[in-house]
Amino acid sequence: MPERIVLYTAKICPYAQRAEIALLEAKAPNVQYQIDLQNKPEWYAPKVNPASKVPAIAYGGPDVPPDQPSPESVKLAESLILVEFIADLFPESGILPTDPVLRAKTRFFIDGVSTKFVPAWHAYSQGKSSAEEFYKAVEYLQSLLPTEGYAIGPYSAADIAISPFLGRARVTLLNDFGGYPAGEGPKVLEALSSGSGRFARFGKYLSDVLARDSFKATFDEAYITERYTARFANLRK
Ligand SMILES: N[C@@H](CCC(=O)N[C@@H](CS)C(=O)NCC(=O)O)C(=O)O
Repeated sequence: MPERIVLYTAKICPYAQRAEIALLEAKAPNVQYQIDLQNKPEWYAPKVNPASKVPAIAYGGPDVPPDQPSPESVKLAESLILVEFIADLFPESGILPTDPVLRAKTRFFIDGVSTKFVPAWHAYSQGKSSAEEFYKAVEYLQSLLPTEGYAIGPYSAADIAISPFLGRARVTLLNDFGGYPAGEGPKVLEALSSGSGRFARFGKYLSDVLARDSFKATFDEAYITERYTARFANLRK
């Protein structure tokens, strides 16, 4: 029987959303505590995560309020490690498949998310690279997708790793936020999501992962749109 889980999270953070999705997929009882990243509580780094980042989990220990973490709980961090930890605690969730080939495929897809997709998205959205360079990263992930279903077929940690970034990319492009040329965002979104042409398979995948209940329940689009409006306001000036 898994012990008490306290997740330290922040609605704006895609990495934290990974942990929130994994907990929902696993139907794991847990307590969540929002960390204000602009004004972090002074106890957070020393008592929970020395790297001072979300997400983090306090596992086990006595039933104390989340803002008074006990030294007796185990403190864990790094979103992909937390997703695997949740998968290990709740193997019936299927987040990490039991079949060795599917497990390897899950990790291979996640590697592509970490080393290709996320850096390419950040560079493009900051106006530091072209749409074509971003498209190449998308095309790489698309080449890994099976003809139907999620990243490896059944829903898995691979989808959990990418969907928070896809949700935020959709909001960014739709609203034309970012450092790329004005007016380009909606066109890129249309190319990626139309479900035809160069990104036909990726478009279907995008709509499938964003329609997943665990994604929708952990994604506050209005809040993220508002925060991004402020974050990207001066990027093109
Ligand atoms: N590699 C980490 C990245 C986590 C991360 O960068 N979190 C950001 C928010 S999205 C954070 O907490 N930054 C600390 C800060 O803003 O001071 C993970 O996968 O968990």
